[in-house]
Amino acid sequence: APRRDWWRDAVIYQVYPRSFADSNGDGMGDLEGIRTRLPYLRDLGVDAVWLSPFYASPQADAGYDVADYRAVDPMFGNLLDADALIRDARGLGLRIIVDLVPNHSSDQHEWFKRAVAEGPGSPLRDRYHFRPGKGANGELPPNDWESIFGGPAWTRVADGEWYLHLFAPEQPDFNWDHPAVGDEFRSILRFWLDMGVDGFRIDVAHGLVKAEGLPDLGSHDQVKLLGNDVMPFFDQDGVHEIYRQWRLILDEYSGERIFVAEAWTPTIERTANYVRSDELHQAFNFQYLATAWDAEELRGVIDRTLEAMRPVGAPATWVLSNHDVTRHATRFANPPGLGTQIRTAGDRELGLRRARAATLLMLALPGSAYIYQGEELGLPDVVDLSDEVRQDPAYFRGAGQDGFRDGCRVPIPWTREGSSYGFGAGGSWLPQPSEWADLSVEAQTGDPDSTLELYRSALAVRRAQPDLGAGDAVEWLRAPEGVLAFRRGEFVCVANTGSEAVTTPAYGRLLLASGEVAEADGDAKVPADTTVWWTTA
Ligand code: TEU
Repeated sequence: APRRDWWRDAVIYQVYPRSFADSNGDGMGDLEGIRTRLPYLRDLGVDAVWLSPFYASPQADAGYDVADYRAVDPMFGNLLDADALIRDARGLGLRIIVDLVPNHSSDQHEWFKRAVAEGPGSPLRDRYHFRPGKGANGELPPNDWESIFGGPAWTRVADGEWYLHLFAPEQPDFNWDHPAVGDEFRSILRFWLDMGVDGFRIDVAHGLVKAEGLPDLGSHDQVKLLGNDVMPFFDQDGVHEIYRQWRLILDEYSGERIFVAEAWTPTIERTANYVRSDELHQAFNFQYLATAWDAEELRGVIDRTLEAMRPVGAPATWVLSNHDVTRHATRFANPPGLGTQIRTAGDRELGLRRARAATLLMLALPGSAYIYQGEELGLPDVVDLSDEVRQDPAYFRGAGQDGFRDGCRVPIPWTREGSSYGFGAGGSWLPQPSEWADLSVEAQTGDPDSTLELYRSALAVRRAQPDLGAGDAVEWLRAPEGVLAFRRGEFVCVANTGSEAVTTPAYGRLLLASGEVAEADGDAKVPADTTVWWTTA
């Protein structure tokens, strides 16, 4: 049989370094902590690990403000630790994908510091977007763009010029029309490729190129991430030329290395533009992430995704959680929406039930799936963090509820007892709720009903049944209202998103279920909010 590209059906696990494992007891996770936990990830059964940024950074946006793209922040370790992590991962058969942040740097990046210090007319200002202000004394921002985190997208420096930042003021946007910017990033790509990484997740991949003249938004609505028209700062045609150049570099290296785009575009069809054979390999499917736990809506987005990806020949991706959104165990406990919060114990149970079912559905779809650290433990968002411990700039700058991101970033509980439940010897930078003792890796390991063992079993089945992730289509089966049923080769998946149990045919040998399934006389009773896997082999 022809060898398949590993990434077409890969399960990729997102590690958020500051919250994964802390080896030196400073309350922050680090690279050495990750390295020592690699066997856990291998045993979980994932193919690759994506690491959120660990580069030198003042941490104004948890590392998405990079001061030096070729250095590890001392908080996370050093380049030798990065090297050891990459090598150990390879030894265990795990690939490593690192985060690349090309839309903006930190305001403490050498270029930006010099640009500010040298004053108006400094050639370094051309590498960012510096402009004089409007109004009689230049006291008004150059245009009406707003930051994703809230407030104007412009900040004024002491000499009176303004600079553009789509995110926090500590994150000035690069000017990608300046050749030095492209040169620098091509060199950064080579630096990490030479270090041995297997790929890059590209932060804000849709944002690098701005419309010429930086035109006012005017009548456009307030900035929204999905479902808007094309904005003058997002999804401009010019970004594709950048990725065609990057692809040439990547393909000089052996070993099937990949790019995955974080591109919030209005439609999945526009996302498909990023994953052509001469550009990027994958793009996160945020339309799927934003879909409610509802059979009809899920089926619609699954069909549209597969249809959009088929002509470009890219694998679909499926994502339920990441470090920017409310975890799905919490999201599904409430009415639809990316950012809804606050709940009761009953809600929490419902959310977890649906999260488990949603995971089995996701892992049965063709393409590549992303798992965010802690979702395999069924972790909910922590909704009662005090302002003193929160660090998310989006929270403090007043982005809507979608911006409340500390709740999904609370450090992982590894053990039932001990300092910060085994996260590290020195507490954790965000407090973990006491209920997390029972959600710890230790508490769940070996318990067949636990969410962790459900993930382990699901990933083991997925490895044993190549049909599961392969191909680019699902064959829908007739199903009662509120139920999704589909066949993929010898494999059948049924997901009941409704609030009542349903009876369906028992399609074969029961492989796995996210809840109790009763089979009798060739039928199966599938409870509410439950997904079942069968094989006909
Ligand atoms: O996120 C880009 C983005 O637009 C959203 O995810 C947004 O940050 C979020 O919904 C806040 O309301 C990427 C990173 O994933 C995010 O952590 C960074 O803050 C952001 O870029 C800036 O680098």
